[in-house]
Amino acid sequence: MTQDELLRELYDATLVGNGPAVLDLVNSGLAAGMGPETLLYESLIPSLEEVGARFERGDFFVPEMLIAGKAMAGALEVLRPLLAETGAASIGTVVMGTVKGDVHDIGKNLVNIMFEGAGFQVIDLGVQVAPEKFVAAITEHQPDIVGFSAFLTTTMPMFKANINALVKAGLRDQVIVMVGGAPVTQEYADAVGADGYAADASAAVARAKELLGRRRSLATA
Ligand code: B1M
Repeated sequence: MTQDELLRELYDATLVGNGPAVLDLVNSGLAAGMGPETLLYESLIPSLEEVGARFERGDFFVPEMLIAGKAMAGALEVLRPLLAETGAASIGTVVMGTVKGDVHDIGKNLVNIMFEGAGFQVIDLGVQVAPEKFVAAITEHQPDIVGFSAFLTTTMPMFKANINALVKAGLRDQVIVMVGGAPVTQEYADAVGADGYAADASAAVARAKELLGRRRSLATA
């Protein structure tokens, strides 16, 4: 099988949520010398985008979306150590979570993996994280950055609720707030008062480093 054929088969297997085939193909791709990023960005993610498009058109329903998501999550477990390979000492701490009312976690987990790969320590609070849980985690871990993920238009307003909770707890100025997720835009991030937004996991790491660098240079100025 050529690499293009493997990517196509992986795309198709993810689309129909064939978890065992997805794992086999990911492992075969890696054994053939393909990079984890190639498998992720040229097959797995585009396939999930197609799942979403089919769901929107009414061709797929929640069960199909669920099994495709599970197949992708299985692949991410194999890719995680390869994407997160780093010998670097921690360059900062990030508390991450998907906001209250939202169970999507594949995108958040990918952001976590990329953060870990860049040398950040990540404290993952999981999904459906209530504002008070973010407040408690920030108080306990004193992170440099807190990241909120939202994947539904109906849960995006939780960004503002979370930021309000940080203000109320007197923590807002201690931590950089980053937001992201499929429906989120820079304009929305600005409107809720977040410090940073990124459209994908790689951009999230770049933005985090930039924001952290700026804050540290201000602190030492
Ligand atoms: Co749902 N779902 N889902 N879903 N789901 C979407 C998000 C949707 C866009 C599908 C569609 O209609 N096209 C749609 C939302 C529409 C909207 O609000 N505008 C939708 C819907 C409607 C729903 C339900 C309401 C369906 C229902 O029950 N009727 C329901 C909601 C449940 C809930 O949360 N309360 C639901 C449920 C589910 C499943 C459980 C079945 C499953 C989730 C499995 C899981 O995550 N464990 C699921 C899935 C799989 C999807 C799609 C198909 C795929 C999501 C995904 O993993 N994408 C999705 C369609 C789509 O996104 N195209 C869809 C791949 C992932 C790598 O990308 O998530 O964008 P993404 O993450 C990116 C960026 O967003 C960014 O980096 C990530 C990596 O590059 N990013 C950040 C993320 N967080 C960041 C944080 C940052 C910075 C960047 O800083 C802190």
